[in-house]
Amino acid sequence: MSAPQQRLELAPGCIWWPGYLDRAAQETLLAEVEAALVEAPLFTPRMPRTGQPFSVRMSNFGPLGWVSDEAGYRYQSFHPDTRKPWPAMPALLEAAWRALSGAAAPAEAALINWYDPGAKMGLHQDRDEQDLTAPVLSLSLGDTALFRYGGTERRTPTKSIRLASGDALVLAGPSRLAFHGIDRILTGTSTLLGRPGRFNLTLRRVSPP
Ligand code: MD6
Ligand code: FE
Repeated sequence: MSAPQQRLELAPGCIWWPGYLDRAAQETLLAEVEAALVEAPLFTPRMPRTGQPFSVRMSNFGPLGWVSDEAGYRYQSFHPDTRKPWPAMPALLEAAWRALSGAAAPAEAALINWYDPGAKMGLHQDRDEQDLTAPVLSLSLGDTALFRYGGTERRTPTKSIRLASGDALVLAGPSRLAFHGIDRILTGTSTLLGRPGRFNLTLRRVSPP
């Protein structure tokens, strides 16, 4: 299912597996994402208070999903527009979580981020989970993204890597609350989707163990 693995520790607890998913696994996961988006279409999250729309559109797999609007960032069990439960977590994501997260409990949420060319994600911390001891695991599909990561304070100097289709990245331990973001998408770098753009899936444990 996956190619031979090289594991790169970019900083303590920030671990990158370039090409973790081979092409066949990427195609399987992409088909699951496309199917989920029929049931649970991409929605446009909005900033708390200001209501300013994100350039990234989102959906989720699993018992919980991350959403954001004027009322704030939160996890909830249903899609903000359809009000239906999120699609079930695919087996491939459960397997990646078991293999890479080191967490005892299963992931409860897989946030699907969609980047059109031109979309980006500002420097942020993932801190809306009640359980901040479990890592966050990300998997990417489609065009390569310029991923920036720093330390646990916004002013800490940052470094950048190119996250390509099939890459896995974990923020754990000392890097669990590291600031990170996506500066831009490099279009034309992947043939997986057959169109420009990128999916990123982030798997999280939300509830305390
Ligand atoms: C992205 N990733 O790759 C955005 N969060 O599109 C994230 O925000 C992220 O890659 C937590 C852990 C790993 C990540
Ligand atoms: Fe994040």
